[in-house]
Formats: sequence, C-alpha cells, structure tokens
Amino acid sequence: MNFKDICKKIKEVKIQGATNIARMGVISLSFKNASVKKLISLRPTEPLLRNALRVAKKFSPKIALDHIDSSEKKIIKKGVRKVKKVVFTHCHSSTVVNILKEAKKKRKKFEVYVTETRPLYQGRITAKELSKAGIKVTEFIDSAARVALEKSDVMLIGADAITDDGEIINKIGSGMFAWTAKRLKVPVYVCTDSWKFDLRTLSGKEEIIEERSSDEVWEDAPSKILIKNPAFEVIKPEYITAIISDLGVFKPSTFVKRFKKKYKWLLKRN
Ligand code: RUB
Repeated sequence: MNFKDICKKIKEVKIQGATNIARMGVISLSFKNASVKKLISLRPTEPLLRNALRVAKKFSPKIALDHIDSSEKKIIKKGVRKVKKVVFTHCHSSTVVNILKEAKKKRKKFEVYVTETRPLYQGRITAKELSKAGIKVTEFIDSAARVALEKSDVMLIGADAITDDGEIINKIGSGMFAWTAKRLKVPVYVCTDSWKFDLRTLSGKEEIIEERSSDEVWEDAPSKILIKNPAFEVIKPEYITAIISDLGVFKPSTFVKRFKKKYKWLLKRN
C-alpha cells in the first residue's frame, strides 16, 4: 500500500472509525508524498486524526501511536464494567467492540443489539466482529432502534469528536438514539480516546459535520430529488450518562475540565 491507497481507503470508508483512521494516518506519515493536509481533508470530523498528526509531527509518530494504544487499554478496563445483559450499539466503533470482546473474555453474560447504520452498513462490521468473538448479536434496521432500546440495559457508542461544550459527535443516528435512550431510562456511555477533543471548538468554532455523497443514499435518484447525507450528528451532553475515556469515567462537563487540565500543552497551537 502507498500513501494514495491509504487516502482512498479512508475516503471510501474502507478504513473507518476515528481510531483506525488516526492510527493509519500517523503510520502513513512515513510513506513517500505523505501530506498532513491531505489526510485531514479526507474525513473532516476527525479531531483524533488531527491531534495525533500534530503530536506525530511535533514529537514523534511513536508518541502518538503509544497514546492511542495505552488509551484504548484504559477505556476497555473501565468500559467492561458497564456491560450489562443487553447492550445496544450503533455503527462500528473499534473501542466499543474491544470493550465487548474483553467482557466476553471475562465471561460476562450479555448479548448485543446493533443497528445496521445506513447508508454504508458499518453495523454489519460490528455484528461480524462480535459474532466471530462468540458474542450473541442481533442486527436491527436503523428505524427499529427504539424497539431495540426498549429491551436494552445500556447503550455504548463511540465518538468522533468532543466539543468544548461537552457535546459528542458520532455517526448519524447517535443523537436520536441517545435521546430515545434517555426517555427509556437506558444509560448512555460514550467510549472514546480523550484526544477526540476538538481544539477548534475552544475558540467557539463549530465542528464541521462531514456531508457525504448523495450516491451512497440513492445512486440513480431522479434529478429533482434532493438528498442529504450527513455522516455524523451531535449528541447534547444532557443525553450522555458519562464519557468513558483514558481520563476516567466522567460527565461531559467534567471530562472537558479534566482534559484541559491534563493537556495544557496540546491546547497550545504551536
Ligand atoms: C464511525 C463512527 C464510530 C467512531 C468511533 O463512523 O462513527 O462510532 O468513529 O470509532 P465512520 P472508534 O464509519 O463514518 O468512520 O471507537 O473506532 O474510534
């Protein structure tokens, strides 16, 4: 694989999920013609990629990759404790999948409900990975999420971005499902590397929501029909029980405070 191949795979969501994209982005820096600007342009709603590339450039790729690996271990340890009898998840978060695999290794008894995640069906990746690990998994169409949540004990999702206001940005549908979960009194945990904090939101800028091609939704749609295909959406902090990150398990506002305290050096622009 060369740099161009990696970019194509990220753009086409063949390499997907914030953590996989960030890891690959950092690794690809050693390739000929690698460009930070190009990598960042591929998936605009990915602060972990931006932060990891910044650290890789400023210090070393190893420091960035070590952070991602050690964070993952800490999140898994905390996340396993939140696994209950029926776990609801959406899309494909490697962080959530790793928590569930670890819970299985620890012989916890549970099953997973996953939504298919149109238009690209990343829910199928989750379903296949969990099933391969011997975990009982049921796939639902996205519009059956309330039906699934009514029978769930906990909702575990990943994140693409965390804003200064403690909002989470994750796969489209996540906000709607978190809203529903709150009404059904199902706790919502967001499992994420703290470096998904979006530094741009510190100056009041809004995180950009990636708008993807309409072809993914309806390839040969009649030309007069407009199609929107936002890849992500915001989850307001009031719908989040806690953020499980390498910093610990905290409410969104506390997470933001802790992040700013720990990563003063990352907050500095240069
Ligand atoms: C994937 C997605 C994932 C987060 C977190 O979207 O929304 O929940 O990226 O993933 P896409 P991880 O398929 O469009 O990249 O926990 O692996 O960082």
